[in-house]
Amino acid sequence: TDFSGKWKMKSSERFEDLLKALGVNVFLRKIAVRAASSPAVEITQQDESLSIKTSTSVRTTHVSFTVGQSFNETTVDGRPCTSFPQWETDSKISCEQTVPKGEGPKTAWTRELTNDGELILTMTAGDVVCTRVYERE
Ligand code: RET
Ligand code: NA
Repeated sequence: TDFSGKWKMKSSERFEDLLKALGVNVFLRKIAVRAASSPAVEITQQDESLSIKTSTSVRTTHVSFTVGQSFNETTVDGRPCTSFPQWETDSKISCEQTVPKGEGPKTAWTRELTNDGELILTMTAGDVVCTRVYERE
């Protein structure tokens, strides 16, 4: 599996619900939803190591990790967390996040490469699952 490439988003479901579950107020949610509607995602992968840059007009994140090794990142609402990515299948990475004081709903993400060459990102907060589908640029 190679996630490498530049990706554009095709569809997004429940992103605003996700932010709401994380306690982001309505004013900031609206700004975030608008910005997150056209992210630019660039991934480079070497074997088990991935680097993922997600850019929007108001927030850009850059994470680098090796599957099977914990790393530090931030939750989608910007709180520092420790993440543990693992192969769920040979084409899907599943990542649990832990925030220092354990506050707020449980968060996680998955990234899967489908047979059609699409990238499916899910982000979870408690029982809310946001699904975002990407295609190569
Ligand atoms: C926060 C809260 C503070 C104000 C703003 C936010 C913006 C978040 C954004 C997130 C985008 C995420 C993406 C994820 C994966 O594809 C941190 C929620 C403005 C824009 C694109
Ligand atoms: Na996204």
